[in-house]
Amino acid sequence: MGKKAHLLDYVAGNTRSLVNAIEKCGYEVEWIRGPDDVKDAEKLILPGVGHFSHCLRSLSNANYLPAIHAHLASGKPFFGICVGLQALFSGSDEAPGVAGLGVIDGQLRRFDETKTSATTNARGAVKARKSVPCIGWNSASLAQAVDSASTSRPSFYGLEEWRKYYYVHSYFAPYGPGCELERQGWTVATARYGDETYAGAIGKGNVFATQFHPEKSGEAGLKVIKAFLEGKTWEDVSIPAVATGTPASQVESSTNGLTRRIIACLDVRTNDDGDLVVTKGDQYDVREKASVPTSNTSSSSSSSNTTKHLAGQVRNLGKPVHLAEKYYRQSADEITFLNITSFRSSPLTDLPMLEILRQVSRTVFVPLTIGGGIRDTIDPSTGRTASALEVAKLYFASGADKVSIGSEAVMAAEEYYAAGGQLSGKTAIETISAAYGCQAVVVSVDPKRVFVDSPRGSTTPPQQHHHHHTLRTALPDPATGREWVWYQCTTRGGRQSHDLDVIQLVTAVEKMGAGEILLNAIDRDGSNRGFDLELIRTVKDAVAIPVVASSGAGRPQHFEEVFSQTGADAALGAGIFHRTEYTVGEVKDWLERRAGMVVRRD
Ligand code: 1PR
Repeated sequence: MGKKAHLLDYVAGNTRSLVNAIEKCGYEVEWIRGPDDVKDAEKLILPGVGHFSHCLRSLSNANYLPAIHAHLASGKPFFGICVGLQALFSGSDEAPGVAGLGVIDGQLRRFDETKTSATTNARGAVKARKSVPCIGWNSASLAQAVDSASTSRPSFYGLEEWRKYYYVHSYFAPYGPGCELERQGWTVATARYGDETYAGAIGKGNVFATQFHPEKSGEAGLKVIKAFLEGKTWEDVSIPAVATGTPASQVESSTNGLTRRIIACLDVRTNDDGDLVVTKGDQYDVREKASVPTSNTSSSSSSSNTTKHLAGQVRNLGKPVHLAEKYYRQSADEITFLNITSFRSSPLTDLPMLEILRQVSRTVFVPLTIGGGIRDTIDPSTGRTASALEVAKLYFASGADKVSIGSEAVMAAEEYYAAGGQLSGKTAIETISAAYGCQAVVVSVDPKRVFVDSPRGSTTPPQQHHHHHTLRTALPDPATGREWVWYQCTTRGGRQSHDLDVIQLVTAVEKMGAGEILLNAIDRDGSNRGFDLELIRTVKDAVAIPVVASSGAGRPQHFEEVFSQTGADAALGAGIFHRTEYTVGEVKDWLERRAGMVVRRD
């Protein structure tokens, strides 16, 4: 019989990555199907995403609480992840009146999004709103003092102070020297977000818990899972030279605690031969303009090294699974897949895309986002309407951590304004966010610039009734010299324009419960001219949720620019990586060595 870990999945089945990570560590997963199974569990893992009350109520309704208490008291190993850590506390400000397990006498607090956080690096300072939820890579450093002269450090459950781990949460367990946790005998590894320091991992006796997601934290996270499974509570590890070698003067003197997050994006679609390929367009046009050599492409359909007459065909930049693994090895902090033909077909029948997710999640241990076609849809095989939530569930079950919603978000925002700013509770964003937590819902925005004569001017037809948020641009329209611009939302891959501006969209979807904005820019897409900094700044000022800057990256300097001149929480590149102009690692090298920014290395 193989080595086993017992997993208690009370959520709606989005634990595939955790299962994959456990299996990668050489253990088999056995599911806890009911409270009676808990007593047979040796190593019990309680994962968690979403709302504190959803977690505790689900456990309570299914009568798990006495069984979990019995396991904790038995001395057998227990590992709580994310909300699984939070559940150990007596309560959370997220759900006043809902009792936690009460193993720790303490209350979780919400990050204060009214604070700005300043980041200072070699090239100056940028102030930005502190985004909530907090999404990104952060430390988990032992709070206890260690001998700084030593070349080795005690490692608690495989944690290393020079490593970074993937966190996504809005509530946290506050930490200060001599705090309640330490008084109650817990070992604490901490992280800091702005001026708030909190528990990133805690342990006492047989109980271990992490606020971060080890299954999404690359090799560093796998090491933590392995240490738990193998019962290695404490170990001495030597400090690698690279961890101590960066002079403090070259590092950002003040950051919000998170590393600069770099996302590799794969636009995926079926090509004319019926293969799913990674493609990339210029301003969303993904068809070849001229004949090109095929020697660099890795599609199954392209086997010759000669020049092919591909004009008009879908540009083929490689296979999705192969590229995702490549970018993971280059230390991409996240991978995003956009299924860009899904607005035409039903994702329910898109089995190859689901299979790609399943395969990628077996080898790629960083967050995976999938977008395209997340909306109520008719299942062609049965004629039944499947809700957006069901579609999302399919993606989560296949290994996605977040879903990205594009066209449907624009429709939902239009309905929201038509209803006088009333939430319906029925949109894809609201239903998925309620079931899986806001961190699982990204809204992908496809805006394009519209030049107008004045701040209140408009070039849209007379029936246009919204006043659009305009800004004075440093890059006026070359044809007319107009200096005012608004950003118009589009759907169906940029083909359909709406009478809705980007600020109206992002503020509406934030109210609906979106957890992050993926901010594309059609004018910049594939241009290599750098990100649209004006667009990013204006969106960042309008919302408190994290904003991922996308479209236009052509050089590592563009990533530096977007981080140092806007408050972008992450930056995404596509063509720059697919065309092998730069690797993700080279972009990070630039950020670290030339711009003095903090990045994650695995
Ligand atoms: O509307 O919910 O079905 O989602 C469809 C999704 O597919 C949306 O997120 C939309 O942005 C995307 N999409 C649709 N058509 C295209 C297209 O290119 N024809 N791609 C498309 C959007 C934009 C970025 C791109 C960046 C970075 N691609 O993802 O990767 O612009 O590119 P760069 O670094 O090379 O400049 P729904």
